Amino acid sequence: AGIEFGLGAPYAVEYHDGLSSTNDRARALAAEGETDVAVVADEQTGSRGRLEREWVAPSGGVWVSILTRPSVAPARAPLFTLAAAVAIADACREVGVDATIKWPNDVLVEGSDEASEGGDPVGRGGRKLAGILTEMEGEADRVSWLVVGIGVNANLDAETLPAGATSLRAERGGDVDRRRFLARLLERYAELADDPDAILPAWRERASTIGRRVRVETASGTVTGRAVDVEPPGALVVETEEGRTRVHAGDCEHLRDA
Ligand code: BT5
Repeated sequence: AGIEFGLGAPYAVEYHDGLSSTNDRARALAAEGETDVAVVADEQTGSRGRLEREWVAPSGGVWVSILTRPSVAPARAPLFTLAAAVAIADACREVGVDATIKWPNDVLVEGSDEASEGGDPVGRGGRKLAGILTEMEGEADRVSWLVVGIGVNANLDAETLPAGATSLRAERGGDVDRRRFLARLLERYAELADDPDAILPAWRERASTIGRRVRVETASGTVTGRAVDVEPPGALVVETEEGRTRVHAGDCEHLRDA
């Protein structure tokens, strides 16, 4: 592995040609007491999405996991997932791809494939360009380590990705400089992580979920209604027939307006 300082400051960037999962490598570094490291791999063979789902990560993407030890309560950790989504959306916009955020952790290029057309959950409400997997360990009142895993389909053909996914190459018709893209992504993430109060306002501006009809699958059931806001530390506020409810975690689909 190569280590580089300076690129994407304030993190030291550790490069690998191939890894099982950059999140697993970052967690191993956490166990060794490290912090402020971004682990990057050209290719991942065992990368994960949420709920142990598979994440497809061939050579050509931007696969990175950022290990930090922010001095916040564990309950605030979801904010960092939102910060990553903002950083991804901004880095994509800078290379000419109009990315928006679907709560909580998908970065999409909006399309017309809403859930009512059925099919694979990938990309409902748009074509999925990137995903985020946040893992952490906390003590009672403080995060001990936080790993924010970011996968951006950069220089990949859509045919090599799951149905409903897209890539920067497919959207802009050309490759990006992955080194530069990574540097911008890390810088933007660091900026937001440093100023947690700026995260939610920035997230709201880039979100396509707010104002939409949604269906959210949560551990305790399905919530259907209109998404009206996001509240700290990242809960989706949904206006249902029974009134307002806050959803802390789940899979969200955008629905066609009835
Ligand atoms: C996510 O999960 O979207 C989080 C993905 C995080 C991946 C990064 S890469 C660096 C780091 N190291 C890791 O091991 N993981 C992180 P979720 O919301 O559960 O979505 C997963 C679903 O997205 C899968 O079930 C597929 O349907 C779909 N999918 C898989 N690979 C994809 C890809 N490359 N692009 C778009 N969709 C994909």
